[in-house]
Amino acid sequence: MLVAVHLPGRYVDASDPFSELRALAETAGAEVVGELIQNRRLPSGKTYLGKGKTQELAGLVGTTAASLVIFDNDLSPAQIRAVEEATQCKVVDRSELILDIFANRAATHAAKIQVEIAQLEYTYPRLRAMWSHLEQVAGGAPVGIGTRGPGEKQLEIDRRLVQQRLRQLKRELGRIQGRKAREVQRRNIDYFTVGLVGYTNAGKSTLFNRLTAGGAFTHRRLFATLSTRVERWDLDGGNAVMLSDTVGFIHDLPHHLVASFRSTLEETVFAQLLIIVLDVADPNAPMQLETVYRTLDEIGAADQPRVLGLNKIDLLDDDRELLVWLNRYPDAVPISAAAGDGLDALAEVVRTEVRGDVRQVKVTMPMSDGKTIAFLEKRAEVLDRRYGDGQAELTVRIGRRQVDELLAQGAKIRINGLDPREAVKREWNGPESSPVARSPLPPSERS
Ligand SMILES: Nc1nc2c(ncn2[C@@H]2O[C@H](COP(=O)(O)OP(=O)(O)OP(=O)(O)O)[C@@H](O)[C@H]2O)c(=O)[nH]1
Ligand SMILES: [Mg+2]
Repeated sequence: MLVAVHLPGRYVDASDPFSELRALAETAGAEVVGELIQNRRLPSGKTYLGKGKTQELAGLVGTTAASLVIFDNDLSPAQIRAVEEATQCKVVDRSELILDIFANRAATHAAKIQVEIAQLEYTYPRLRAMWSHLEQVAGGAPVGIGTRGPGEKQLEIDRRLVQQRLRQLKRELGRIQGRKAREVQRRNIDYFTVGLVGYTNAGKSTLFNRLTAGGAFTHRRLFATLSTRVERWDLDGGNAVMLSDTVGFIHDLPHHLVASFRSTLEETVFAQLLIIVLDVADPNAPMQLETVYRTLDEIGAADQPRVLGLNKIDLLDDDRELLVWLNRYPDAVPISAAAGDGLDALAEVVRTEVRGDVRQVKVTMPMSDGKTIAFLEKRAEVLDRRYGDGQAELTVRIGRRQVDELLAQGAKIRINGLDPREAVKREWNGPESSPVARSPLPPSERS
């Protein structure tokens, strides 16, 4: 039985207020037998729902024989207990439901640790508070939602042991994060990195599989992806980037989950360019895009250039909807990850961003500077190589971005025989600017 209390200011999908909660519940393995809404200015302190509505809920639970009540809101342990007593049915809130899905889907060691941390911090105190009355609640939930937590046995162990376990898990996670951070750093030097981000179910993994050798799991249910995957994406014209796919965003993500999944997101989010994948066929697309922007801000990914991919255009009934989006976001790229449409246009935008403006120049450096030589061989197109006098002179086609990166690394180079900054001024004239922000789509790609 799904329950939502609509409070002023909270987002509601007017056409189908339960669409997201229903999808979450089904993802967790529940079958939905009924839905109940109440509009309130404030939640009731005791049962969140008002008194009359709580009775109505108890009646509905009885007639539908529901074995679990799922709230779209987050309740306090005391409120959950009160509703359980009034309905004689197990109750979970939205955060617990999401945690349950994560627990069920977590496949990697890091994801499992992150889920356990979130559960110990969120579910454990609630189960503890409810412990005294759990036996009185009829039935329990056969689907197991809310029971895959730390486990009832663990409830019995001393609080201090939980704290100890938390410390241990966090240490372990810290080690994994440190290793990941070093990997990401190395990748960012060797390659230009591009991250796919977006609301859950937007089609990130489907797009990822289209663009790379693939291997990402895709599904019509929510949170199909819980860890990050990185593969090479060959853009035509000799450029390759590293593309990453990661866990999706959702509105009102429990802050415990945000904290523990941050490291998973960071891998993608510290990419040098973000592709935001948006399901424009979803009636909630505007809210979903806003959630993506807000989440990116929250996790400190506000500065990279972004490309907006308007996905699932194959599902739109007519072009007008797409035109509305393009009107609002003229630089966005309409795509269909499933049908493979618009991917060339997307690659073109990324290519422009990877290179900045490309020029052919002669770069000289000491032959001992293997790091710079390796960078040029990997990241620029080398047309000619001359060595002598302890100097290497490479003739390269190179983008402004790569030159800036070399200088940021402190490389001792000369370009066309000049001080590199002077050469940049002459060759590329003018300050750095983002090609993405000013690359309008060719009209032919807009249909
Ligand atoms: N019709 C259509 N369906 C698509 C398209 N792209 C993805 N889908 C479908 O949308 C669903 C979700 O796709 P995923 O690629 O798993 O989405 P995701 O963004 O990775 O989702 P999470 O990993 O759960 O966050 C799947 O059923 C896909 O087949 C598209 O362009 N058109
Ligand atoms: Mg995915």
